[in-house]
Amino acid sequence: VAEEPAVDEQHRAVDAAPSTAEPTPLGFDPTWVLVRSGADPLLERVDETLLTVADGQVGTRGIREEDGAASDPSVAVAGRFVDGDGDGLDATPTLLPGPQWTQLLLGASVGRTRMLDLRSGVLVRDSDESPPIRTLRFQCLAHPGLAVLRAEGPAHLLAPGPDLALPDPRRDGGYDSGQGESGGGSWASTWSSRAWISAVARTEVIDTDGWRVVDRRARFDHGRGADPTPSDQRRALAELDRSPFPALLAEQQEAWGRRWERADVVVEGDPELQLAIRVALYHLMCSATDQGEAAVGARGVTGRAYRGHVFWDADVFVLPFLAATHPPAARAMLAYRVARLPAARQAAAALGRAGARFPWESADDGVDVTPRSTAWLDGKVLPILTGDLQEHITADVAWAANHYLAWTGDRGFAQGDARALLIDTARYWRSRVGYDPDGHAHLTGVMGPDEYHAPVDDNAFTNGMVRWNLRRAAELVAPTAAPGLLREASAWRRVAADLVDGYQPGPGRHEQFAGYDELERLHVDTIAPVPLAADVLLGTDEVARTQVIKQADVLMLHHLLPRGQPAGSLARDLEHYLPVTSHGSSLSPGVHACLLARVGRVEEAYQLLRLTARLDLDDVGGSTAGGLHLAAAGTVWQALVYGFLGLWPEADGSLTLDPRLPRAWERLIVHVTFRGQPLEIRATPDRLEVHTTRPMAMRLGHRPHRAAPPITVFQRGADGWQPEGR
Ligand code: IFM
Repeated sequence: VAEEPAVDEQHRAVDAAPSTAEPTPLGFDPTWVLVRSGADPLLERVDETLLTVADGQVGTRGIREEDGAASDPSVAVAGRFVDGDGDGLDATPTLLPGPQWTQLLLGASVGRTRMLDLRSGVLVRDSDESPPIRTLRFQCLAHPGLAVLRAEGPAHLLAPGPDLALPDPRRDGGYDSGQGESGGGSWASTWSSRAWISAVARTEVIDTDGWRVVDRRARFDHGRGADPTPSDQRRALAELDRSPFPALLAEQQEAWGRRWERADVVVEGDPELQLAIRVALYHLMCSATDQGEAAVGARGVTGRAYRGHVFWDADVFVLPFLAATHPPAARAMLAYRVARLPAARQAAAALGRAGARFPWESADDGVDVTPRSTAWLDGKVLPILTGDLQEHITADVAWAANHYLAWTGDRGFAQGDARALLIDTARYWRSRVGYDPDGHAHLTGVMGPDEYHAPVDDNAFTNGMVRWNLRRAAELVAPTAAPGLLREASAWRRVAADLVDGYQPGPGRHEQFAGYDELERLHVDTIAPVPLAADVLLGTDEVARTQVIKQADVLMLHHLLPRGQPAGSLARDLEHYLPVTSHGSSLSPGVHACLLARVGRVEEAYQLLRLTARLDLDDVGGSTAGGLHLAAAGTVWQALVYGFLGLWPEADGSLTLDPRLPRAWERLIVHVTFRGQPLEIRATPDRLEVHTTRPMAMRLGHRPHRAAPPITVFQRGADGWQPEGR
């Protein structure tokens, strides 16, 4: 197997390769176009979330061009914050609102139906009236920061309105703003002590025989230091005129076409699911820049919920998709963590510990910004313990760095920043564990992913991740390292071996935390159909007395570390924990879909995948108005690729495949880039095609195989997968 090129070369080669994607006419294909009719005003904010256009950093919610009464307009930039100016949840930094650029003055005949062409990232609005008004907008993926709006219609029904508008100060506070005219265009800026966002815009109006075309460009700039000067703004304005609209649209189609070529997942035989999958992948691609650092909030830039804060959602749920389809964006997500290592070291030191401790919720400076309290439904103020207790985030960040390496083999990162992330986190864990008199190591007073029970001791997921983190860091220490580091590495190995893991050899499964098995066993289907908020229905104290859990917890261990678990324990942990899991978090059903597929419970997996893929489309939890659940979108991809296709990037540089498809599907087609090699994998229940341009080591099921270019076909027989013709 040829050695893979360095990752920078891989990225250059992938970017330079001519796209085979046809330029897309903005036509209607129900598996590529999300249609929202907007008939229900109560769903206006849900539609705005789903119809967000974004370039990886700047995002504009799908607000109508005219003011909608129920609208929650927002133009946001990932990683740009303003201090919170309220209490409780509102006390922490939130996304700084940027200038609005989509306003038009529209006559009465404008239609409500809007269509988001996922293939090109273009939002189109057509009226059913005659003569029609059509609007079209996009954030340029090819030129991040550039926003384009075009409207056409009868001149008496269409007027441009202001180029830019400042955000409504009644919605957010704590920042300054200004606007004006400059060099034949407009500018508008918002700024806080933390960051600034500045936009310049120009609108051109062309009238021909009563027919009007309105053409607007806006250019967004943002930063954490000094504001742009008037000459920066003039330069930005001059750049607006460079390309005519058709050229920009073609570039947008080309840029998105390239991304889809390397990322699309096709499920033949299930058009409804197909659209939902593409909605999820579209939003994942919208959410992370591939330049500099990517601060991917729990809802990306699609809404205000969680205030743009970065959680483990980014590292564990969003990053794998990007590592497999667009590694520079995954690398930018890791750059965000690497740049906050100094803050993580300070956080560890402030607790009297060594190494680095990453915050549960993080904004721009890497300091923990988890809110301290929230008002519960009965008005009682409850403390929020996640920031103090959900320490697994520190190991999750290390896992993300390692997972990116498994996909890319990025040598520069492996020898530099990844090492620093893994070693500093291992140092933290060594200083965090405590020993009992029998020589067993423990992690007490933590919260696992299941937020219904806390604080707990020896959470199996946290301990499992910590053990992995310690061992992986030790592996990175070369035998020739300085004696001090070698001593540290052997201490990490020792602590990893001593750490209890909750595995019970008798029943062959894990106990979620010390004492969990003594709690009352209550199946969630006796409460209500899933997903349900069991803490709301039963009360927080009552739910804590039962085994009912919020989301995958022990099962997250199988999800993130499938190779390290005792044989047979995945099936037994699924049997034990699925009946008590409420899926009160959107992160949960997709993880279960993935794991159920892996153990062969394929039809149940399919039902949970369908639920996950429609969580936001159907606003299942009633919270989509606040933004798209990006982590859930990530689990859609993981269920398809890691679950149904059984794909896993192995530490030794090979790729495992082990497909299991539900009855409803004719074929599953997945595109990924593994170690610089773009792959297309086509799976039916008993035939597997691997399209590659380089020879590759693979494992099918547990057997080693080779895939040779251009296509290798394998058939499933009684004896497992074999190359065709054998
Ligand atoms: O990170 C999640 C957490 O696991 C469950 N509550 C919501 C958070 C943000 O999505």
